[in-house]
Amino acid sequence: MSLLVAIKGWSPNEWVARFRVAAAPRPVLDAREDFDPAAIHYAAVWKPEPGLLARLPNLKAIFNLGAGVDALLGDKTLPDVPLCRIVNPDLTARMTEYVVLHCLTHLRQSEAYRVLQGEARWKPLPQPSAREVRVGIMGMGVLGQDAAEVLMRLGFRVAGWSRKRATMPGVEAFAGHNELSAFLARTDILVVLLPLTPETRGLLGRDLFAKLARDGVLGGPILINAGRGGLQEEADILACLQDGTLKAASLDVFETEPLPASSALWQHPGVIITPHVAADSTPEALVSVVLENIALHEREGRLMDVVDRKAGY
Ligand code: NDP
Ligand code: OXD
Repeated sequence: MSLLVAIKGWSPNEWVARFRVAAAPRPVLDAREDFDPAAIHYAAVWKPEPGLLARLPNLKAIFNLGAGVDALLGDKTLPDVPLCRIVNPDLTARMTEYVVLHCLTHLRQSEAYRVLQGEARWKPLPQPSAREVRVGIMGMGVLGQDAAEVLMRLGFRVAGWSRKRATMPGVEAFAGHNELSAFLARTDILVVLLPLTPETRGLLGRDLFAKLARDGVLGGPILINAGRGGLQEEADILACLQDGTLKAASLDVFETEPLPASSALWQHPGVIITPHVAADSTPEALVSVVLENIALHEREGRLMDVVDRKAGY
């Protein structure tokens, strides 16, 4: 086999170096250098140049180095070979850290205490327990289910919403558009771990926020989005924060990334922003995952974690 590594936005040098060490003596080519397109059998990619993969006549499979494949599927020239995504405990654990951190930040009012500290004010605020708070997770896949498990362990009342009903002990399961309103009506903290597909694009707007529970102990609904920025209408988020439809938001992903300095989200006191780092892909954890998948393909002709291109995730 020979493997092409094409990475934009992350640190390509680190990935290429680690692939080269781990795959030796097999050749690993760097898409930034000259290479023979006909020599490439596999490609490990993150947001490669559109059209690049179409130029590889002997390509057998593509390995997306993240969990979400929306950027790749946006390339209309993407060749019709199996496309695999990352499913890995390291990435999953990172996302669960992010989700739990932000659920607890809102539950324990860390931001409000930070402000009080700045004013040297000793002011205990009302403190509900996790058992009084209903978390609703949109997207009960690999990441959603892991986060649900840990949130339940902390005492939160957890429900999940997905296309097919996800049956998990202790989690109230909702499925499909018919059950979306009921799911939202029982949700105080909305955690979004959906993929970006034609069906989910723009879902997180005023209509949806207005259906969230208004009788919760946190004083208003909270949005946590670590799925994709294309899921959300940022103008609606700002307007809903302004009129109280939303109380606060933690956002890791944005319609445009990097989030432009002109975005009012940066300045809003109810918004916590992170720069798409909820669950980083790292070469330390993931190079071996790709190489094991290639070995499986060469040995048995099958692959793990193949994306359903029709569904878009
Ligand atoms: P999975 O494919 O395992 O899970 C996706 C979930 O979303 C499934 O439960 C699926 O339903 C559900 N879903 C998809 N479409 C719909 C729909 N139209 N209506 C209702 N539910 C839907 O993905 P992962 O859990 O591994 O990852 C989720 C997303 O997280 C990624 O696609 C990516 O966008 C994002 N991500 C963000 C990162 C970050 O750093 N911010 C890092 C990693 C991932 P069903 O179970 O019925 O198929
Ligand atoms: C991913 C991501 O999809 O980093 O893995 O966003």
